[in-house]
Amino acid sequence: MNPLKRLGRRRASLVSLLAVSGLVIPGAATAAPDAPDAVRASTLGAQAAQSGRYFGAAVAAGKLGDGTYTSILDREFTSVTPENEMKWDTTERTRGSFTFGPADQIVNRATARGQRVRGHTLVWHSQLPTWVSSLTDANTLRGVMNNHITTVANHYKGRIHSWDVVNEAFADGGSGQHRSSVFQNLLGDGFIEQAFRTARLADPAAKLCYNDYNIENWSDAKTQGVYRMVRDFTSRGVPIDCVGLQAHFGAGGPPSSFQTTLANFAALGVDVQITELDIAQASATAYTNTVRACMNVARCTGITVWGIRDSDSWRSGENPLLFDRNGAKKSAYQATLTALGGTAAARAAAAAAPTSSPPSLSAAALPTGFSWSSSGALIAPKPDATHHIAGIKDPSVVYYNGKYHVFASTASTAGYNLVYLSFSDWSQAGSATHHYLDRTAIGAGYRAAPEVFYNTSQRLWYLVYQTGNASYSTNADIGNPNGWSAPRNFYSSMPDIIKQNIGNGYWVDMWVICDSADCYLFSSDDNGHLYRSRTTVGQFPNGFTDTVIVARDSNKYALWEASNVYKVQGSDQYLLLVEAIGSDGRRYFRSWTTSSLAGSWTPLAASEGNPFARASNVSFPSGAWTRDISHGEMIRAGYDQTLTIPSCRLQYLYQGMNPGASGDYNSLPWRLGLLTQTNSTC
Ligand code: 9MR
Repeated sequence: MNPLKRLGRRRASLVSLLAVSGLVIPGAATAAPDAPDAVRASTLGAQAAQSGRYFGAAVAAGKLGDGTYTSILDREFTSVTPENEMKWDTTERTRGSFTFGPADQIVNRATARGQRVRGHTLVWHSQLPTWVSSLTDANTLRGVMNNHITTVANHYKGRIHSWDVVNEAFADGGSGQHRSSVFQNLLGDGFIEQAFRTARLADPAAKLCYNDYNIENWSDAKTQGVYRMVRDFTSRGVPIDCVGLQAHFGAGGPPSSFQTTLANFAALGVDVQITELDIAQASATAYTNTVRACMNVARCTGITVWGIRDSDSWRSGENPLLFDRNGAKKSAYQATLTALGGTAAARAAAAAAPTSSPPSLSAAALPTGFSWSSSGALIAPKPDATHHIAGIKDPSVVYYNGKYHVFASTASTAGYNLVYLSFSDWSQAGSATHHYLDRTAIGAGYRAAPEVFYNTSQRLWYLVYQTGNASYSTNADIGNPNGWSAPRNFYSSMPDIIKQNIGNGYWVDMWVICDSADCYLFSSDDNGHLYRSRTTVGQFPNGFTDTVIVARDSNKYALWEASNVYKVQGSDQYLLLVEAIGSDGRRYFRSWTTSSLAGSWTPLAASEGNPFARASNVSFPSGAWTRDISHGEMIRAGYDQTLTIPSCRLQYLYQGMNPGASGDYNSLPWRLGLLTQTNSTC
């Protein structure tokens, strides 16, 4: 966000901008594409992400205090499944009384780290409290089952990528029929369909899976029974999206027909997932065969191992996992990592791909072009007796504890300050109360362009904003607007390199993002430079030094301000967005990627013709209320200092305004709207 009184100069400069024939790509952003070999990843999650898959583990809440366990979990896995914490005997031990503490612990921790979550499981005959299994009235049980599904799925709504809606409903042996259970016995065959329909209503965004064991061998009666059910569901439009094959294997590993089974289910139009993988004695070959089968089936979207170390396994006597009791990698680990790289044929195809394809295989998670659909204006200023606000701008947003928390700049002839609002869904955004932060310790005066995140090691929320310096406040409770501390500065004064390059620009739009070792502070100068300083995670918020120019453009309007940097979930990629002023005078965003925050950036969708987000690639089903797609922020997958965003179905909260508006820059009628990506392939 650029500060005061710039309009006159900006308008004048646009005349010369129109004469610029093409935008210059910053020198720092023209690195040669990596060789395909260079992108072989060193962790399971990163390697799986290169083909768009997740690699997960079952996690036990009781082990989250074990440092060896959590360091492997956070290093290797991009998805987690609560091993027992979402089961009925934990979540509704007594009728109508729900307990989410242990599962919340896992989900909140994962979400904060950008890991995705599988939900396991809503309806299962086992680990079922006796108050359910002893019911004798069908109507009562139906109500109880629907209420359980609705309450649990609703609690985690939006945070679960796939739900095991029904687990293990088929009988072992040669019948191919449902097993006996209270659900089957009182409600009949239709209970599974009923459960899926109820789950869809409760969390429409989650993929809904049927999950079972001993359905890996294609010719087995149990496999055939499940196959018939899925075929029936898809043919009748019963909502089912995936089949989970547990894959608890003996020492020989998967049956030779395993890939055929995966492919046959996928051919019904559902995803398949390996959901609980473990193999007696964990031979490298058995793991290789399992992973290869998944890699060879496009709709096999992810693999979850049922525990981390052998000692964590439900069958620990058989040492079935990828890490030994000490947390060391076993040979099966290496085999799995290699197999996740795909087949030699797939690697050769990648190597032969034209150089115009994405430079890194792991960037494949993001497309090279984007299209969006925009909401109308969702959030408008709410002036009060002492706040004569003209525009609401520069939003920062996290989804935390069931609510969106939005921080934004307020613009008025009196200058800039900050506002906070929260709401549970976007339909409520317009009616949320605006809390003006000049009434808090943040204080009056020039404060603008906030960025909010949670610092997990310090257990504190940070609000980063500009005051002329780069400033921050902290708060233990994001929901308490009065909890913010008075501003402190990251720098004692403007770094020399900025002084030397800022020209007639302004120092704006400070942005903090951390990886596991370091935190980086990016900023812009409205003069064609993007700057970056670095400190360690341990020293943060102090110690920002080594300020460098990360990107520059001789056309300052092409690299203007509002830079955002994010980690792309499930990949080793970071995404940079920078706001530019187009040849039509309207704001839009360009994008770059990198695999290291300390590295240089490679263009992704970085031109006016192929923008990240510009009026030209946005549709406005409810009316084209803006031609500017200006300063905003991505809806994140988590809320911590890693600034992790999903790789699919991106959403961007931005500022736009009535295209006919003109006048004093600080009085322009900026409003906030939401873009949703429409060309996501996953
Ligand atoms: O790993 C789970 C173990 O800790 C529990 O004691 C057990 C109780 O039945 O459930 C285990 O997980 C099971 C999963 O929920 C469903 N498929 C079979 C898994 C191994 O038994």
